[in-house]
Amino acid sequence: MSETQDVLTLPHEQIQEIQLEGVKQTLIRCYENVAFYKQLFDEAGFNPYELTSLDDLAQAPFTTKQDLRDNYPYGLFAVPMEDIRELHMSSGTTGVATVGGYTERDLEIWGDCFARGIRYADGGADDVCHVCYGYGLFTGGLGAHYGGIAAGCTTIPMSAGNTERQIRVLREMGSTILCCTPSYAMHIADTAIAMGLDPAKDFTLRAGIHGAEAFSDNFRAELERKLNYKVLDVYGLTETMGPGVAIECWEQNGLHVAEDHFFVEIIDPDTGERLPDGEWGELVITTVDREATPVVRYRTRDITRIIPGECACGRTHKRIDRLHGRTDDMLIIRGVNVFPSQIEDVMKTFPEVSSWYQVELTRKDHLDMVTLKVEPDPSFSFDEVRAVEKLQSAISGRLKSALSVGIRVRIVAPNSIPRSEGKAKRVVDLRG
Ligand code: DLL
Repeated sequence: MSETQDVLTLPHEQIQEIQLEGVKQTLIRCYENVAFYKQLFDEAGFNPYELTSLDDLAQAPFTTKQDLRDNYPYGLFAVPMEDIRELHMSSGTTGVATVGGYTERDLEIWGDCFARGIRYADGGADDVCHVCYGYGLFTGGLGAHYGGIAAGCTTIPMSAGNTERQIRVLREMGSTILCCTPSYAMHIADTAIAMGLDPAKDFTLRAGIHGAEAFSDNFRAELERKLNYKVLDVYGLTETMGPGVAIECWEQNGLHVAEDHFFVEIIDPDTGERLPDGEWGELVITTVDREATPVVRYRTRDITRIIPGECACGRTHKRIDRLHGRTDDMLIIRGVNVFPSQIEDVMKTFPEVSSWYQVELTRKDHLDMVTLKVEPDPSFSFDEVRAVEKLQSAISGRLKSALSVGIRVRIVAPNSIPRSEGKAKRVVDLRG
């Protein structure tokens, strides 16, 4: 058994000991090396030297994306630049948002974290790992790449785009593990089908490690059917490392957090109070051993819960539930909170529609209007006006009873919703 596998099955009390020791060191290093944290802790009256339990961490102040932006580019680095080997950035909608630095050890841990997902899929030296997350500043490509190498796979650095070429390589190289966003996996599958292939038979995929955006259970089922493989959900964010913070195992029942590297809490996003396991709220992350850019109680804005109890796989690291969405992409439609993924879940109960949709927000007479635009399944006769109208009102009716809000539904022409090679744009806000 490798060192990693041992860590994954440690009794949870021992994992907490690792976390407590690591978090303590993180707080002290942040306090002593990063002016921002010194000021933050002092202003909050928080003494990092006095932390004696993980519960005490609830007294520490939060950090936010804005704090990271305010200290761009190097303000939050906790080691000298000579120790930095790599940089990644997340591009916000308003230009460069945040930057993460990695020491050699940080890169090693990153590779190991992503490799866990490959091992959960029983992957290793016999596998060809096809990486078509985008390479570059986005953490998806290189994170999966380091994971493929660390797991011993033959790793193909495809990056995103040129879908026909992806398909050729998938077939010719006999790729067995596919790493990309779920929406790009669907686009690859649909493109292969349009080329007259049957990816379920013509590809040799066993597993997909898909993340970077939310996707519903129904979307996953459709992917698994089209590509004849098993999909594992991977979560991560630039601010704490990139993909691999948490990954689903073969049980597909929640994502195991890499708890030896990340301490997670769920809080009530309104009050900031820590919530017990099982309750939904905002995920907050403290890095346990990140050297270059550690974060303390980072508010991710992602909504999930810690799944109580142990996983059937026998690994002891806590699981977070699949993400519903972010506090900031939650739609508030006449007072009702709705996540795009909930709309998708309802929509996908209709076999007449495909997985390509967009939720459009407009404003009329000071009232917010929500329109779901969705492309039909190829088997549906889009030209029959009556059938289209009937389908639209059936979906709208089901949305109304499931979510208690009125959403207009429009079946739109096949291929009219823009395809993305990275994260799909599911919500378009035209309210101005
Ligand atoms: O998306 C890192 C990543 C790359 C994760 C590849 C998984 C695979 P950012 O661009 O910084 O980093 O975006 C982070 O994406 O806060 C979530 O809102 C969202 N996100 C990431 N993974 C998932 C997932 C990468 N599995 C933001 N399900 C996060 C839902 C996800 N949302």
